[in-house]
Amino acid sequence: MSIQNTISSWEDLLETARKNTSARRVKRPGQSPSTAPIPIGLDKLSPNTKPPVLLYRDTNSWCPFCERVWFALEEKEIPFTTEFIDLSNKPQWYIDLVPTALVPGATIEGKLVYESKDILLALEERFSSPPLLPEDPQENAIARQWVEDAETNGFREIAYKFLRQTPTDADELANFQAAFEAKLDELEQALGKYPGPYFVSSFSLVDIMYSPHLDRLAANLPVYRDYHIKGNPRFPRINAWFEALNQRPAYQRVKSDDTTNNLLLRRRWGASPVGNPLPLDAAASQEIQYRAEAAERLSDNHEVAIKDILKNSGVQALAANGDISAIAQAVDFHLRLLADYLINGNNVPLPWGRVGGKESIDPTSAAVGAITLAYVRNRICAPRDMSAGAATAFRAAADKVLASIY
Ligand SMILES: N[C@@H](CCC(=O)N[C@@H](CS)C(=O)NCC(=O)O)C(=O)O
Repeated sequence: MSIQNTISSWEDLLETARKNTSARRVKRPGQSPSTAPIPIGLDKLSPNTKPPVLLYRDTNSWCPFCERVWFALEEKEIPFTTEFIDLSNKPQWYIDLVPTALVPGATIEGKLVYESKDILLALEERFSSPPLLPEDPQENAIARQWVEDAETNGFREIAYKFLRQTPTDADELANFQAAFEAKLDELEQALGKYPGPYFVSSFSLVDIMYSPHLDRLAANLPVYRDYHIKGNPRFPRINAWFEALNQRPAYQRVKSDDTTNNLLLRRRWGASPVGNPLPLDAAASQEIQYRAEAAERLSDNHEVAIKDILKNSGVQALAANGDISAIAQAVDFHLRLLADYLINGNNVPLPWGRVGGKESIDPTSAAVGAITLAYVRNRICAPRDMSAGAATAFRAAADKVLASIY
């Protein structure tokens, strides 16, 4: 194997990249996670001064309660350090330190606080500028009440019931949905009380209480329940609220993305998507005749395609003891998946990150799938193999199926 050494060195690449981004992370050699973001507030700290806050949060940045606290720290630009807690193997010192043993926890100037809501209120108390509760006393009281309500009004329980609980039948699912929609109606109404896109007249702890949960729900529900919050005309204010949050730099630093959130639900909770978690985009979905043409070509010529893949893609290197038959089967499976996806589009449940999930697939089969799809995506040639429109649809579908594999 010879790979020409014509690409720049890592040092040169790093230097050039850094000219074009101010994003930096610290390295944590030998630890998990291996890198961590640098809090914006640390810039404000004079040298050799200890940050006043220590945040304990989960190693994987999955915890929505930790996100609340992290969000507030970044909004207020408070200098803080982070200690990561591995929830799958919680250290005894953390269990001894925090009565609930849950994350987040924090020490604020040496004083331990736990429960995300209580940490938010304690931060507000100690670091009042910029305020995340309104100055007007009446509005302040309402905001504080809504912060409490966010913990006690059943929103989360009802939402996660709809998302995660397996219903006994369609009626029960419809009931779960109706209960959830009634909760969203309440939020929609609350968002209308004050001018502007937020719960009260400026961005506040109320927004922070809801954002990590609503974010995850907005990502997960379309995939796992075929239900949409974003773009749903029933919830114009919630949609405007999402837009407004998106403008906030602190939110951009702490938020996750839809794909991460959706993979997480599958891996962590073993949830099964109702349809395809990676829907073809609108343009590709409309091109039904091109997708059908691509599927027809692939199905009709699959024997040749499989032979070509086995011979030229490098996939045979994965054969244990030279036995190519299992590899051939996995190639065949992934090509059929691609053809099915081309024909049935968004109704085909893709493998979608089963590695590590409840229905773990064999990682070798996943590797074969990845090679197969990457190979055919680039191998296909228009108009030699199919029309240009079909080739475009073919590549779009191969990309989506490929993205669902791990
Ligand atoms: N009410 C708590 C909830 C915190 C919580 O549930 N944290 C989860 C992670 S998302 C946790 O620590 N789980 C670990 C465990 O249950 O042992 C808060 O608001 O801080």
